[in-house]
Amino acid sequence: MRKNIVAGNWKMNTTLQDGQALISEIVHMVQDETTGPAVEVVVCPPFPFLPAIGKLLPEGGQFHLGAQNCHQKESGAFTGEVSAKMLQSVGCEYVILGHSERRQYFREDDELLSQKLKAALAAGLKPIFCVGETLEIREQDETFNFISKQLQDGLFHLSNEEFDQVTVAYEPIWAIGTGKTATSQQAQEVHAFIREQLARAYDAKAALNTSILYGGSCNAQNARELFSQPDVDGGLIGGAALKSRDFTDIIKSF
Ligand code: 3PY
Repeated sequence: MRKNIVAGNWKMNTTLQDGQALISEIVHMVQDETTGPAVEVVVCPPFPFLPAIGKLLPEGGQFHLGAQNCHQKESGAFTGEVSAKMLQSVGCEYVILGHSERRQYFREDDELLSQKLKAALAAGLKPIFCVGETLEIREQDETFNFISKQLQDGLFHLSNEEFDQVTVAYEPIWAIGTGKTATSQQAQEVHAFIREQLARAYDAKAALNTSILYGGSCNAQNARELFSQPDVDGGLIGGAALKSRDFTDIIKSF
C-alpha cells in the first residue's frame, strides 16, 4: 500500500554513541511534535549499529530499521560481507539497494542489484531500490531512457508479489552530496515517469500503490515543496538525517 515514507541514510557516519544519542532525540521530537498525516520513518545506520539503534526504536509504531546494503548470497565465504538474512535476524525490515554511491564506488550494476533484490526479498526484507541519472545524462536529455533501463534491468524481473514489497527512490546523482536539489517540478516529472513505467511493467494498481521517494540534498527547507508533488511520497535523506531538528522537520513536512 502506498505510504508516506521518510528514510534516513546515515551512510558511513557517527559512532555508536553519537548514533544512539541522535536516534533518541529524533524519537522524542517526532513523538512530541508530529500531528500531521501518518509517516513511516526508516532509520538506516551503519551495519554494526543496527541492533543497538533498533532497540531504541519504539516497537510497533512508525519507526522501522533499515540497512544500507546487503550481499546477494545467503551465506558463505565472502569475507567482510553481510547477508539479507543476517539483517533480518537483527531486526531490519528495509534495505537500501542501488544507492548511487554503491553503483559508483563499488561498481554495482543492475545485474548484481537484481540478485541483491531477490536475496533481500527472500529474507523478508523490503528493498528501497534507487535509480537516478548523472548530470551528463540529464544534459544530453537522456534521463528517461536511462531510468527506464535501470528499472528494466534491475527491477522488472520481480514477480507481482515480490514487487509489492518494493519502494523506489529517485536520486539524481547530480543532487547527491552537492547541495543541489532537483526542483519540485523536475522531481515530479521523473516520479510520474517512473510510476508510468511501473504501470506498464506490472499494472496500474501496483504502480499507484508503490511509494516513490525523492533523494538528493532533500532537507528541512525544501521537503515540504517536494512532498507536495502528487507522485512524491517522501524522501531518502542523506546529510539532514544526521541532524535531529532537520530530520524531524522533514518528517513533519507532509
Ligand atoms: C543524499 O541526499 O545525499 C543521499 O544520498 C540520500 O541517500
